[in-house]
Amino acid sequence: MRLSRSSITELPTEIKVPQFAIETLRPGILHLGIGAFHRAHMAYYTQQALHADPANADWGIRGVSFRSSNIRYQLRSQDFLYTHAARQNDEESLEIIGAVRGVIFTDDDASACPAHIADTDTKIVSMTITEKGYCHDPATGELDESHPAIISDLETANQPSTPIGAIVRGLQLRKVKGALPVTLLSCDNLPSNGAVLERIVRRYAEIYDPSLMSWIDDNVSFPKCMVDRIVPATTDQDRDYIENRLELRDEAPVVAEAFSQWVIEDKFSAGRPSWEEVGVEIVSEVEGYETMKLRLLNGPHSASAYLGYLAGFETVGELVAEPIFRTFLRRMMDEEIHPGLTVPPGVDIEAYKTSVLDRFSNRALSHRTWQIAMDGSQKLPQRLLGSIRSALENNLPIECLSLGIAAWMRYVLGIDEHGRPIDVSDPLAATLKNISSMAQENPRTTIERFFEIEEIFGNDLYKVGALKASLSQALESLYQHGAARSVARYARK
Ligand code: CS2
Repeated sequence: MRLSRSSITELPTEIKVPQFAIETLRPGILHLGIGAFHRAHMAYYTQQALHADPANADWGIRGVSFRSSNIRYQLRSQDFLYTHAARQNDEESLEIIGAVRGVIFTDDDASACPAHIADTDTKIVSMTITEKGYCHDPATGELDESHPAIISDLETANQPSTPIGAIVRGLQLRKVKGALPVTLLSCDNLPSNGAVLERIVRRYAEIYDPSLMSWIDDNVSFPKCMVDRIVPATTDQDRDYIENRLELRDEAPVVAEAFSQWVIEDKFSAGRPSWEEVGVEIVSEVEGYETMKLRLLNGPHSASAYLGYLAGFETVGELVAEPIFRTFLRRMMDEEIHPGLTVPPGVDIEAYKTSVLDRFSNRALSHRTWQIAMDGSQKLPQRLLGSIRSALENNLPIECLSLGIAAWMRYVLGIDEHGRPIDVSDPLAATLKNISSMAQENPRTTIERFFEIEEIFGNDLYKVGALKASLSQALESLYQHGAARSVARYARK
């Protein structure tokens, strides 16, 4: 039997179910990108807020899927309910989430998303569209005006295919309608995510309809936030496991770690759920948390993904179970990243670093190195290159960071340590492919070619001799000794 509103009444009591009148929820939130991360993070917090206070019933979520119609079919055929499994090693808790009240798929009707943005019920337009969804230049955070999808959206303005095109068209309709102010909330792992979103929305609007600019000034806010929860992609094995536990079939469960954090800048133009009642930190200054998390968690995560994949590890958990990998990551954090960071007040940074590694080693999650390795061109600047810049400014060592970046290069060159092809998934895949596999012969030349990709490396790093030298050594080591032995050498240096 399928998960549904009527079937959940029979579930064993240890499985939590929504304790609010689902049918009375109003969709105050329109969320773009309804993937596993959103369902385990913002939607989860919103359900807890609905439990804490019935006044939050104006904050149901309507989801928008840009990439595939699957999630809409899956959720629609189970009354938009899904299972949330939170796991830490041997402990697990299950909860059915009912905060999502509908999903639209943009390919069916490209005007639906803008129309919902203009809906008077919509007060927050939030998003988890991943780094590449912003169609921006990752090194500068500016709109990529040469992006084919942006060019095409500007030409066919009323049928946008990108989230940015849909947002600006939605704001235009909202203005015409005289609807109330709205908050645009980016929940992606970008540095100053709200500021990046604001910059690209304004730039797009400036080209598309300059008369929107002053309306945006008066009516739209762009809070920044730091989101944190490890949520591996759902597998068929997860679906089967949940079916066994529930005795109901759920096609869209999410399996996440138990840990979760959300720190949001308090800058909402049209209200928000009382998330602060359920553990969300609402603060006036969020940037320190974002940078700390991007550099100390996501940086080592990406380095683990490339080094781990090359060393033959399927998951991050397997890799951190190896003491030498853990030592290597800790060294990277202690000596190269942390001393270049401004730690937010009140944070116990030693405990934070330890908790990151403990979270990576959660036995109950199977987080594939390949999954984290995806879209590296969009992730590298904020995860590893920012730390490199701070380390260079502060005369800190950069060896371990260099090994992580060299592993990305080695990975995107597309051939693994056994000569097998790597399935590199990245929006810059074509550019990366063009960089020939000269590395084995001459790492220095290969690095020069990578440095030419300005949207990743900016226009400063290619001038730094010390960085080139350290990257060349790292790349050479990867080719000569392989990833596992290189990690061991660097961990002990
Ligand atoms: C991961 C993140 O896939 C990735 O790139 O590094 O999704 C990571 O799990 C989250 O940011 C943790 O909050």
